[in-house]
Amino acid sequence: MHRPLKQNIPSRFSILAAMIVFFAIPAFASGASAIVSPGNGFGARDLLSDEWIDGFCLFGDGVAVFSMENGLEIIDRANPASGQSWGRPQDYFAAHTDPSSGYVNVWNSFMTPDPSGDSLWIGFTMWDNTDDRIYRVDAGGTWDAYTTLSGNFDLEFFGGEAYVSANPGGLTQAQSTIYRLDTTWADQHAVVAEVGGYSAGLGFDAAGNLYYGTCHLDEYYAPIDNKMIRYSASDVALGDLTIDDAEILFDLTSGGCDVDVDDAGNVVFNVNDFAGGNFVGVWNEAVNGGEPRQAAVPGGAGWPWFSLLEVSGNVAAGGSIYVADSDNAPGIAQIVKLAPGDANGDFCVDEADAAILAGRWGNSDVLWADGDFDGDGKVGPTDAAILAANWSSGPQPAEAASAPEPIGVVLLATLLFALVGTRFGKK
Ligand SMILES: [Ca+2]
Ligand SMILES: [Ca+2]
Ligand SMILES: [Ca+2]
Repeated sequence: MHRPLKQNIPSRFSILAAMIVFFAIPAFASGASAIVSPGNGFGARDLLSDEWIDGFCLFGDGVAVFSMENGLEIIDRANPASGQSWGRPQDYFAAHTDPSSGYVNVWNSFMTPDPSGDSLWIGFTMWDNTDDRIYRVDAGGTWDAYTTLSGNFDLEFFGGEAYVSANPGGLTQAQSTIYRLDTTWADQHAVVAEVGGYSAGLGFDAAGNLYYGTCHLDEYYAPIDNKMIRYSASDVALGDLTIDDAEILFDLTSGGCDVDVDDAGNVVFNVNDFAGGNFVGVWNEAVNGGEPRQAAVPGGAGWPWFSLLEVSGNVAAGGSIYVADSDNAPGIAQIVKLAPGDANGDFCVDEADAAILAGRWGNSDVLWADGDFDGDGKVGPTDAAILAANWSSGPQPAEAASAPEPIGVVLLATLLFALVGTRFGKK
């Protein structure tokens, strides 16, 4: 993904950092995510973990991924080996290839499915923003250079119109703006809102309200005074908005990266920060006192920088958040709210979770991973009842192993009693 602020980091340092990260990867246990470390009550796994990608989006039942190495591939998540190649913009890349190093001086910014479902929109930017393009690619692998938009960063559709966030000022000027894309090939994009700051992604809810997390940085690139904001659908239709027209939803502790709103109205967002404040969060006005919850922080030991994110379903109940961090680990992380009772985050509620709960029985200052599923800070009978009620229930993402057989509450009670009894019997 495009990281305008990191482009002024010397390439030699980047290569060194990449080497350190590369050698660190084999240390990760299989099954867990190398990309993220899930927050309290969330679990994560990595998809396509053998592929380094520059961008991705959900596309029909599958996922579309782009890498400079392999171009655009459409992958069936259940059968990754059957992927189709949709190529790459050869002329564009050839025009911006360094003849001595062979390096292509172009980055993928966003990937977004067309509402028709038969084609994809994909953006690219350059170091100096002199030839930033938006392509539309169809299933025949035809790359149509649809329009130019300097500093393009994210594209989302609402009501048949394409909206793009872009920072046309590049590194020198933080002047991010949201445009309604001109679909007549004339490049006369209408200004929807001048949001200011460096590049960040946008999102829409089902009613057409527009969300954006600002990315303001001080002279040392430290985040300052960032907010998650919302423009009403009626204001978006009017256009020519400023930051003063926005409703402020909550403070962001780091720079906004992307935002999406799920089927149930949860606002899912991520932030990036050179000082390590990166996280993936979920905000719902009605939950948790209106405070954002952390769904995941970066995994691994490298220098984290999250990609744009994708959301499917209701992230509070079986839906998923997808995010990549191509500086640190290959693939795409799938983050899900764990089923109540799934203490160890393996997407099953079974004996292993019962054993964890039994092992922490009566403890306080505990978290989800200890068996505190009701969040009261203790492990007790209420948590055991929650575990019993959700025995072997979801969420079961498509890639999960098959679920165990259901267990009767009486059998569970016997199991818990035995485990707790064993523990206290040893004292
Ligand atoms: Ca977005
Ligand atoms: Ca489990
Ligand atoms: Ca509890």
